[in-house]
Order: sequence, then structure tokens, then C-alpha cells
Amino acid sequence: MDKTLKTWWKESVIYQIYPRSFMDSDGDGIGDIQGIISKLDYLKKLGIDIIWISPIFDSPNDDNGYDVRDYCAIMEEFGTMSDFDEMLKQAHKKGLKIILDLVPNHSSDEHRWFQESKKSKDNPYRDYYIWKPPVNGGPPNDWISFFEGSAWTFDESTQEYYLHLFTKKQPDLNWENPSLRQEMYEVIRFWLDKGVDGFRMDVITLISKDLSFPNFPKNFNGNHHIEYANGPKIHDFLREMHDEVLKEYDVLTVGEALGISPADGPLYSGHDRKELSSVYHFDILQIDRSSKGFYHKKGWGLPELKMIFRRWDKAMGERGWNSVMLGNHDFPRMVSRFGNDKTHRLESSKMLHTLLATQRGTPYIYQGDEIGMTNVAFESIHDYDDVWIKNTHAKIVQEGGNEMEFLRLVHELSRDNARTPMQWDDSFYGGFTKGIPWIKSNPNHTEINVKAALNDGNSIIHFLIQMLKIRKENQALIYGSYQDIDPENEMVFSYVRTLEEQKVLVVLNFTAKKIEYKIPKPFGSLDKKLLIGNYFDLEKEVNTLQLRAYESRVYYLMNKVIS
Ligand code: TEU
Repeated sequence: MDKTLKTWWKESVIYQIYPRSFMDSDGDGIGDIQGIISKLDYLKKLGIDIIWISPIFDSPNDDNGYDVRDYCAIMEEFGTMSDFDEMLKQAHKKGLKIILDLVPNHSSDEHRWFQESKKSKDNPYRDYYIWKPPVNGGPPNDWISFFEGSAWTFDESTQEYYLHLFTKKQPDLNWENPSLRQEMYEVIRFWLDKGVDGFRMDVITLISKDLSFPNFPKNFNGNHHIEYANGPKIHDFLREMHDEVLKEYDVLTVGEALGISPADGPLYSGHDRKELSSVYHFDILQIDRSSKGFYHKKGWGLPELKMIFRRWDKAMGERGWNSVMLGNHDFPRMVSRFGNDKTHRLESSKMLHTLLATQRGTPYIYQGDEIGMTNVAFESIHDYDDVWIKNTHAKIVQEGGNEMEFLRLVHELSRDNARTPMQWDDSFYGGFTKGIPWIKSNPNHTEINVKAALNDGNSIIHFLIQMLKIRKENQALIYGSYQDIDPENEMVFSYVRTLEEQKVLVVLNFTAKKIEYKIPKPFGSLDKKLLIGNYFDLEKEVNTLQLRAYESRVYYLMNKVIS
């Protein structure tokens, strides 16, 4: 490989913190910055390198911080700017980097800009947002919000509609306006000058709009994110952002890339493009959802999952850079969705962590996945907090739909599955708070918690620490090319990573069944050394493996044929 393409952030592992649910230091039931500081040593011990913190900016919390009121102030519930400075300093001292979650597509309707913007049509800030006159007495087009209802809200005082692709408290910013863009670059500069190590950029693919604001096409299949994403000026805006500010800093920028295809990936993250470092796509995150929407399931199989990994690797290869994740604060728990949280929580969690650590791309560990936290099933819809759940529920009630069925879908599919408090120990609320948490804890904290995991040599945490060490020690797992060696197999995922003379073979049983697995030629006949597996009692096996439920093995392949 081209050595000039090596960077620190390709070699790093990212840990995502959802600050509201991570650790509460002052007993108000809401996680905070001092809480994060108290856990930095723990994070260091895991072997992660970069912490991505979901938004910590001043916000009225209509969408838990993804509705920013002031981009350069800290949310009061989370602490102060001096808490932030202390967190950054301490993290850096321990060799950990921090990236913030910038929300450039929309602000809160309580942001000073929007307050001004809605005052009058000739206000200097009017054009910071997207305002349109009514069409035939109704909204300008048929666009719908991700969180239910029209994407347009009528403002009585100026008699125009404003666009919000998310809630009506999240008006979309108008990136066509050069002053708005400069303000956003100043925000970026403000944080980079403080020393932050980069940004995750929220729905960055949506910032450029089709200025003709067309209705959905006739054959619209419900995938509105594809209609909204990748607007005509997206790459101009990103390049300008890079030239105006990012290029002066050695930072990681990762775009949340809703609605893009593999072919678009390298346009955003190509090393020669001067836009972003990396992106994360939704093809895996939404593999179980139909185009009808977030609460509509579709079946999927292992060959489809493999195909997505293959396609994205092929498109990005060395040219762009992938982000590898199986969950975050917007999706159910990794083990409940891709593994088995009933009978094989430990084994399947370890197997999934193996997948994350051995694909080509920067791995992301979502808080709590290091102990195999699971989905939750609250009894009442009123125990849930997510604005998406609330809006969908309100619509179902209004339309006289099936509320029980919706609650069942929420148990399985909702975002709040990933937002219950971090489970630190077996005490009240999992040791997350001394007060009452903002959202109920998962009752299984008595059994699944960090304290218990650290005390158990066979836990997911200890496996993960080992796995991440092995990733660091084997450059093939970072920079090596990727070859899926058994694409059609419906039960076993096996692939080889190759870097010059180094070859690493990964074999993952995605089922609870015992499988006799013949490693495809020519890899089966190479002598191999086991680097890590999620079962202890490994037999010396040759080219046919007896895989147990959710078994994972990572082998170093020798250049010596044994059979
Ligand atoms: O997510 C984008 C987004 O649309 C997700 O909410 C959603 O999970 C996806 O559409 C699945 O279909 C980002 C943030 O991560 C999310 O938390 C915010 O709510 C959203 O943007 C708005 O800022």
C-alpha cells in the first residue's frame, strides 16, 4: 500500500459517548462532563483512542442536543466551559482524543439566528433558513419530516413556511447563504482552536438542497433520505469548509452520510478530494428496515450483509476511508439486532466486536456494547423519551392505529434501546446516577454491568481489550486489502486481510448452530496461528473447523502449506 496514506485516525478505534446517558456526577439524573472525566481511565483501559461525544452544545433538547441553540456554549445540564476544557486537557494527558458532534444542517428554533429570521422577511438573518410562500394555500411541496408530518411549518407572523427535515424545532439552515457558511466555519474554528481533534458531522449529506424543491417523484418508494441527500452543491460546500478552516488542522472529520451510495463514498472522503476524512453509511444500520420507514421491518440474511461490506470496501478501498459500525444512539443495540441477546449474549457480542475490529475502516464502539448491553422493553409507551417515538405514537393515536403493535415495534426497533443509562454496577440505576435518571434503566443492569465485567476474565470487555490490542499489533488488520472468501455462505462470514506478506483470516459463525466449516481454498491449506477466538478450549484444527455457536476466530496465516 501507499505509505503516504497512513494516518493516525485510520489506526484508531472510536468510542461513542451519548453524554445524557453515560455518567451523572451531580445527581440530577442527566449524564454530564464531570461524569465523562471520571471515566476517562476506564476508557483508556479499553484501548480505544478517540472519543466521539454526541452534542454537548446549549440546546432545549427537543432531540437531545441535535437541536443546537448556541454552537459555542455548553449545555447547562452537562456542565460549564471550564468542565469542557478540563475534560479535553485530561483526555489529552491520557493520550485520548476527542471529537465533537457538529450539527450543521439545522439549528434549534430557539437559536438567535432563527429568532431573528422569523421576525420579518427583510431581517438580515431571514436567509439563514429556508422560507417559502404557500403553494395553493398549503406547504411548498410534499416533503415529509424524518420524524413524522410535513417538513414545512407555517409561521403566522410572516405568512411563510420554513423547512425542517427533522422536528419543527429543528429548522434547516440555508447553506446557500455565504454569511451562514462563514458563521459555521467560525464555530468549527472556535472548537479546533481549543484543541478538539475533529468532528462527527450530523447528516452532512443533507446540507445542500435542490433549490427547485421538487415534489417526490411519481414512483417514490418512501426513501426520502435519498431524495434529500447529495444536493447539487454538497461537494462545493465541503471543499470550501476544508479550504476555509479544516486544512489548517490535523483532525478527523467523519460525516454521517444518510442517503449515499458506495459510489458517492470516495467523493466525500477521497484523500485527494479535500473534503472529509471518512463517512459512515446506513446500508448496514438500516439493513432490517424497509423503504416504508423506520418502524417497518424487512428481512435480511448474511449474504446481504457481506455484500454491503464488500461493496463499500471496493468503493472506498484505499481511496476513501470507511467507518465500521453496527450501532449507535439511533439504532437498537448491536447484540440484540445482529447477535443473540437471549441464549448467546457473550459469544455473539464478542463475535460482533471481532467483526468491527477486523474490517477495513475505523471501528466504532458504542457505549455499553463493551459489556453487551441489550435492547430494553418498557411496559408503557410513556416510559420512552425519543421525539420520534412520541410523534409516531401521536399519529397512531390520531389515526386510531394499533398502539400495542407499535409498542412491540418500539421494543425491537426504537432509538431509545441505545439510550438507556450506561450500566456501571448492580446498584440502583446501574450506578449511573444518585438521582432519578431522565430515562429508566434497563432492569438487567443487576447482571450486565461494567463492575461485573471487569471482575470476570471471560467477559466481553476483557475479550475486547485483547481484540483491540491484536488489531493494533497487526497492520494487515488496519491497512490490509479485504477479500470475502465465501460470499454466499448463509451462516459463516469469513474473510482475509492482506498486507504485503501478512495475511489474517477471520472466521465468524453468525448462528447459534454448530457448524463444520471447511475453509475455502487456498486458505484452508495454509498453516495458521490463532490470534484470538471467543472460546477458550481451542483444538488444533486444520482446514475444517468445528465452529460452535457464534464462534469467532482470527488466524495469522503462514506462507506454508500444511495439507
Ligand atoms: O441522524 C440522522 C437520522 O435521520 C437518524 O435520526 C435516523 O436514525 C435515521 O434516519 C434512520 O433512518 C442524526 C442524529 O444521529 C440523530 O440522533 C438526530 O436525531 C438527527 O440526525 C437529527 O439531527
